[in-house]
Amino acid sequence: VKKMKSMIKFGLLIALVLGLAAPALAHFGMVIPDKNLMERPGEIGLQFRFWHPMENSGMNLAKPKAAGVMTGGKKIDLLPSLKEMKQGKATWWKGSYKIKRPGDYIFYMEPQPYWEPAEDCFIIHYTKTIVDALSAEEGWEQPTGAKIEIIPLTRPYGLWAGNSFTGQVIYKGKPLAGADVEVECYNDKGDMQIPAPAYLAQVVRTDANGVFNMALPFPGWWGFAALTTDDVKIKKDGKPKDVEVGGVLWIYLHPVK
Ligand SMILES: [Cu+2]
Repeated sequence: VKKMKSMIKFGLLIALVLGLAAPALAHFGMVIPDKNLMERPGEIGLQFRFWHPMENSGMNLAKPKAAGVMTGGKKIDLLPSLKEMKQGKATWWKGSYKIKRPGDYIFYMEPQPYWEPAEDCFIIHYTKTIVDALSAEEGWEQPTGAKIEIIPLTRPYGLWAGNSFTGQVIYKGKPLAGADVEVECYNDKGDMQIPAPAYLAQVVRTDANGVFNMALPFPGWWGFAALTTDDVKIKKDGKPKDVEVGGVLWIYLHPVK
């Protein structure tokens, strides 16, 4: 299996050298907490990234426009807690929050628009993850109010590897039909193997009600990025450019042993 991965890497290299169409790496906004179940009060660490999760490499994430936590219907600003970090050449942000009482905590980020020359568009991934504290198990379905967002229909924690996950994509307050949702595992230890580039990100499309379902075979952090072209453009050098908006959700699947 190791050999297969090096063959893929070799294949990508050849494609780059020969100028062949290399598969587009999927971009994902990321909000990854230390864990998504807090059994007692305490501090939780957070990572904010704009990344290629399976490749475990990424882009520079400028200081987000917004980063915070929503709990009990209230939002708390976490921007002041963010510290700039580097992995390779890419900038990411480290944050933390002290959880004091039971509840579900939705950690979210709104990044600044990212200019992607390869796609001739801006990218904005509204990203979130949900942490349950002290078994409250309440509030995980609450929308944060992002322009595009995945509302979990499956409770987004306490999941095993192999579970399936169902969510509904909401854009401007309405279900988004026919949208592509990219699904990718965070290969943070670099030990996951892919037999072909199509395995980098999987894709599922939303139905007429904006609903999608996906089974997830491995333990670890899995991201869903529901994508659409926004109804507003952003100017780049005086020219209006498309904006890809993504509603991104991260969930954790525990290994089955
Ligand atoms: Cu990229």
